[in-house]
This record gives sequence, C-alpha cells and structure tokens, in this order.
Amino acid sequence: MPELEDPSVKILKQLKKAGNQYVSGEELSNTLGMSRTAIWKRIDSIKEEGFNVEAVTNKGYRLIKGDDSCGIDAPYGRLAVLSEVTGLVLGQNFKFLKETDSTNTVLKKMAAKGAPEGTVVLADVQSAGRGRRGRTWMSAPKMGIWMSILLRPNLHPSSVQTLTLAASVAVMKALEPMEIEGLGIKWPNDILINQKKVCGILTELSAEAEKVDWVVLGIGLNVNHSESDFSNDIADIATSLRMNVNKNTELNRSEIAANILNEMEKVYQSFIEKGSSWVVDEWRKRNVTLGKMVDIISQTGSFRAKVLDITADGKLIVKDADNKVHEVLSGEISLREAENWNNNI
Ligand code: BTX
Repeated sequence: MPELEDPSVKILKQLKKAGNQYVSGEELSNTLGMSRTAIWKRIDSIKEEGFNVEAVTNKGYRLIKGDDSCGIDAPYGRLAVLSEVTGLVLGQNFKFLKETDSTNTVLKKMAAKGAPEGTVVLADVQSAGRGRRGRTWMSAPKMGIWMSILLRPNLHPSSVQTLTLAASVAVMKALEPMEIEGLGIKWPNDILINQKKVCGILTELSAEAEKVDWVVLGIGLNVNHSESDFSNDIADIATSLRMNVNKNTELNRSEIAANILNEMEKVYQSFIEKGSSWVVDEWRKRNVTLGKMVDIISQTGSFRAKVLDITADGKLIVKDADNKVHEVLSGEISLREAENWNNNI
C-alpha cells in the first residue's frame, strides 16, 4: 500500500486538522472505513512514533501540542513529514533513516532496483554526506534536512540541468513564506542567504543515449544550526535558516521537508506541462547571479566574466574580459564582491 494511503497518516492529518478539538473514534472509523478497534491500534502505533495523542472516553482522540514552536511534540520522521505532504507522487514511497552514509547513495541503489518515481529517502544524520565533485556535505544530526527524491522523467539527458534548476526553484518556493532577506539562487542551484550557502543540491542520474532512466535529487538544507554548529572550515561560508529568522526556538524540519516535497511536485508537474522555459523564468525571478561578475571555474582553469543571461535549457551566458561570449553548461562559479567588479567588461 502506498505510504500516503497509510491509515496512520490519514488519522494524523485528521487529528492535526482538528487542532485542539477531540475527534471521536466513530468519526475516524467512518471517514477511514475501519473498525474502531483498528483505529485504536493505529493510534497506538502513532504514539509509538512519538506523537502525544490523548484518548478520553466519550470524547475521542486529540493531538497534544508541545510547548515549543515545533508544533506537535513528535520526532523528525516518516509520519511527521507524511502528515504534512499534500501531493500524490513525491513521498508515496518514503524511507526515513535515523542514520545513513548518504541518502543519495541509498536512493541510487533503490532506483537501480526499480523503486518508483517519487520515492523519498530522508535521514536525520549522514556520516558521508556528499557534495558535487567528490566534496563533503556536513550533515549533523537534528540540524538539517538531508533528503533525496527519485524522479523518472521522460526526458533527454540534456534536459536534466533544467530539473536541477527546478529543484532549486522548489526549495525557494518552500522557504519564501519565511520572508528571509537576502535569499536567492546562485547558478545552477545553490541557495544562498546573503552570499552564504544554506542549501546545496546534488543531482545524480542514470541515462541511456536518448533517455533518462532515473534522476536522484539530493537536497541538503541547513535548518537549525547556530554559528558554532558549523566546523571551522565552513563557518564563514555556511548559514542556516534559524540564523536568519527572528526565532529563538528550533524550526520544524518535518514541516519544511514536506513543504519542499509539495512544492517540488508542483514545479515538476509544471516543468512537464510547460517546458524548460517556464522553469528558467521561475529561476530567473529568484536568482542572485545574472548581471554579476563571477569567476568561472572549470577543470582546465578559471576566468573572470560578467553573467549576461541564462539559456532556455539552463546554460549560463557570460562575457569575458575580451568581450567574448561563452555558454557555460556546468562547472563552478564564484560570485565576486561588488568592489571587484570591472565595469569595462
Ligand atoms: P557542493 O559541492 O556545491 O558543496 C560542498 C561544499 O560546501 C563543501 O566543500 C564545503 O565547502 C561546503 N559545505 C559542506 N557542508 C556544508 C553545509 N552543511 N552547509 C554549507 N556548506 C557546506 C552541494 O555540493 C550539494 C550538497 C548536497 C547534499 C545533499 S544532502 C542529501 C543528499 N545526500 C548526499 O550525500 N548529498 C545530498
């Protein structure tokens, strides 16, 4: 049975919707088409997953909220995320791991064995979180969202770049309600807050010559770190959501993870229906790259250039110091500080 059809998820959604009110066993039993004993057993398993559900004779069940802003007093996990998921594809098949090496590595193995589109792997801690080009992604426990999403798009491999742009657009859409100043996308898909990295996305794929088999989008989002939680080597370049919102309490990672899945499902759908140019337009609205001076870093060296635009399939169009225009498909860019800008370029 797909996870979203899981009766525990349905019960939890109904209890959350009722807020402080009790929901009777009869009402749950009617809406879910299950016996009251079956409901009672499910409530027990929901409690085992860390939710505080009160049962009162003649009234029913009620979810007790914690004192903190985390909302419900539950762990970060499968039910906590799935009870906030509204889409029909992403999260249908959901694996929560307390600890793993890398969610991308786990999901790639599942993909190779035929896991369905929309499968999600989420971990509380990664012992070998991976960035691009063999780099390390610091993934401490209780701090962030370390999550991978499996897609099986009917796309030519050359369109995968647009999918990675789409992922950054989806994360931005999920974060925008937090009204964080200085939030934007650095090409292709790093999310920065005032030039510091809050989110990185690692895209891995398997494809034949003409068609993608699967794509794994690995999203690493720093949520609850304070400055001292980052190791010395990244303390100057990394930031978290919590460091940028006016809140002393922890942010609810389950809700944010679910919002990313909900937004990603909508963005993915729009990409399929409307094409690359829609994604690139959405990306453009949120980028902090166009018009900037950058260093383009490739395996063969680096050069300074001004970013002119982005193509409909996600390549960066830049102009170098000799006024030569280049299209950059992949690679690294480093944004230059404003004082280094050379207006002649
Ligand atoms: P990237 O190669 O652009 O970034 C990696 C670089 O970013 C590192 O070399 C380091 O300088 C810096 N860095 C490391 N950890 C962090 C952090 N927590 N916050 C900010 N900066 C950091 C970006 O790679 C892609 C990262 C994807 C991570 C996800 S997590 C879920 C999935 N599983 C997995 O193993 N990777 C992805």
